Amino acid sequence: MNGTIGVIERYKEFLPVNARTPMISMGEGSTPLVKSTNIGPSVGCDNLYFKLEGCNPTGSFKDRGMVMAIAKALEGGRKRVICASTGNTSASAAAYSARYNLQAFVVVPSGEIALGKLAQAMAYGARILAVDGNFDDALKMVRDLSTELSIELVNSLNPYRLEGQKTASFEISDALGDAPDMICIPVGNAGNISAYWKGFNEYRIDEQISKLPRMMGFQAAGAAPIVKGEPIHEPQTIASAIRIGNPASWDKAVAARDESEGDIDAVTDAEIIEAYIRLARDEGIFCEPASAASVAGLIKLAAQGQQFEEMKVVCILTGMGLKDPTTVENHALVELEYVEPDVDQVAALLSK
Ligand code: AN7
Repeated sequence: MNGTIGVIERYKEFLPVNARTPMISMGEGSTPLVKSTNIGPSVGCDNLYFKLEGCNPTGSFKDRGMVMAIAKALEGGRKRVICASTGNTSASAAAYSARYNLQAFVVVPSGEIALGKLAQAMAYGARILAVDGNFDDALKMVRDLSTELSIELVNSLNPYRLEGQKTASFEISDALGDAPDMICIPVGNAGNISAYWKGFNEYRIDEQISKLPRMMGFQAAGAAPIVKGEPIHEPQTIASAIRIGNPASWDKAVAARDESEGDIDAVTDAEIIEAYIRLARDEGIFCEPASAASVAGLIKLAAQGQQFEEMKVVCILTGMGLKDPTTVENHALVELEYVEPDVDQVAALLSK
């Protein structure tokens, strides 16, 4: 595995690359696939892996798709890009735009995105529009704005985004020597589950893998339009990344679910937080709350009686924990112990 080349170079034969496409990269992809030490065995799944997408350059899986979308924008001579975002897409769009001299406009639901993600968009120098509305309102607005002002839209409605994101399914297959039996993945705007399914299918057709995984998607209970079968007008969840009520890739996600004989289910905020803390405490993996929905889903499946013997299961941990310091502060329930710089006193305290 070569961590120094990006996903476009690594998987160019599977991507919409031509002689004019710039082979840009910020070192995205080639993220670790780490075997579970504790959570897997505790639910009877001895071959559970975590795909650490938080190890991408801006700390989320969005970089895989963004690098492809930005490459195509550059190929087309575009100068400006725009996206709506619950935070990670905006961080990624801002970073790649900074690097490749594009102007980025990011539209975020005011007061609803995690602190670290906002910090990223600020640092990378995007123009940040905080809209009085939710993500779905923001997405609707950028669709119109991109046409009106002729700015490249880099949300996952842009097909190049999903093309780039599908490379994660290639990496998992390459690492395991075949496709896993099951993928557990958070679902928000529903682009990523659709991209994975596309990737596995293309790898299967190319005979790189011999089977296809079941796609198990998990939405947050207060933002579960696909589970409910109708848009949610005021989606609510602690997992701000997936606080989305009307996913753009709804139909593609339903196709992935049905064609793979998988499921899309909901997990509660309490289940998400429990999985989030367990990942940190039992696996040493600090992901963001939305990412933990995949593991909350796996735990829920186990509780419902799903057997995992002989199965290889991969939970996609889509983003890294530092992006959302507020949630860990509110839920880790750790008190700092204030001490004087006195060895005897501290030794006495630690010996109690
Ligand atoms: C950490 O950044 O929609 O189902 O605007 O940031 O492909 O939307 C983020 C989504 C999962 C859901 N995990 O993926 C955005 C945005 C994390 C995320 C999802 C998101 P999709």
